[in-house]
Amino acid sequence: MSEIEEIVQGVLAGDRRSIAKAITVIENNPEKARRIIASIYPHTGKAHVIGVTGPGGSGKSTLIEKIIREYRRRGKTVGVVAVDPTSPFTGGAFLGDRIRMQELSVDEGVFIRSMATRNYLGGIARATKDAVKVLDASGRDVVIVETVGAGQSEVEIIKVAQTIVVVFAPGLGDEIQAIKAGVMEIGDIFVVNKADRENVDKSVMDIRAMLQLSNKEQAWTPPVLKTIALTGDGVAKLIEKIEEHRRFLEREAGREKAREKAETELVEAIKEKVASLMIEELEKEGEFESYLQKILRREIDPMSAAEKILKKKLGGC
Ligand SMILES: Nc1nc2c(ncn2[C@@H]2O[C@H](COP(=O)(O)OP(=O)(O)O)[C@@H](O)[C@H]2O)c(=O)[nH]1
Ligand SMILES: [Mg+2]
Repeated sequence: MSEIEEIVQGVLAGDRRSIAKAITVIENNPEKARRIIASIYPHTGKAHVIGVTGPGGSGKSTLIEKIIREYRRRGKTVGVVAVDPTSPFTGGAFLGDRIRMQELSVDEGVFIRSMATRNYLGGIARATKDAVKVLDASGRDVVIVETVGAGQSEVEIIKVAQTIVVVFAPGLGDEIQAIKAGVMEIGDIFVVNKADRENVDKSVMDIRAMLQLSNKEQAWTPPVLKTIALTGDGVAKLIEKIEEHRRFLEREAGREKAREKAETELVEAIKEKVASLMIEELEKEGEFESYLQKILRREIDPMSAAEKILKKKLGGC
């Protein structure tokens, strides 16, 4: 059996070491990763993928720890992919948090993996999406992705999720304002965590008002919940809403969303493939460099250059 076949078989059998190996391959070797994903893809689509995003420090990791415990109580297996340099999953945060996380990682029904936040070949979004597919194919009932909801790439990552939970904390002020813009449209469930603090109800009202502003005709109205991740208060209610959203997705409107997601993934995959094919072709003859030089000399703009390249390589379409 080849190394890849061995990893694939192990992943499909739910073996934690194979899952870890597969994700390491995804991080380091795009070509092998592609082969792993191609083999496991028919076995994906069973897990419920939950994205958890929001400003740093709002309590996402703490909340995820409680979500994991609640799902375990319900007999579900859980996988977590964290893309957050300050996460206790990645060795950031506080000692107490890290110890609680280690406790969880002894449980066979829990697999926690943090993606190093460096530049990946093929991008962090691609690597995270593939890691989610591995956990899905391994038979995890629930897969959770944590990102700090700031830039475009985080929004891109979180779109892999079927249910997106946006976590705020009261009194984060400007930070919330900056982040809101990017995540208000993509959130399915909003949480104001740290409900043990002041101004919680004001934050809840602010978020509700923002949601009403968007004024879209929606089949699903995003609820705004309060939690105290430190104690687990409100987490059972949050799980109820997540499960409600999952059932919603299984109905008519949800299938439309699944279609959109598949469409986006296909378009992205085509872009990626076409781009790397073209660039490879251009590099053979040193043409890439010569176009680059022309752009630098302002003799041609990038879009016109791309058009010219495509015409030449594909014979005018
Ligand atoms: N007071 C209070 N603190 C919390 C709560 N949830 C998390 N924290 C603390 O907030 C800090 C950041 O939490 P963390 O989960 O790492 O946030 P993340 O950056 O969003 O993942 C930690 O010190 C947590 O212990 C909560 O409900 N109430
Ligand atoms: Mg975190």
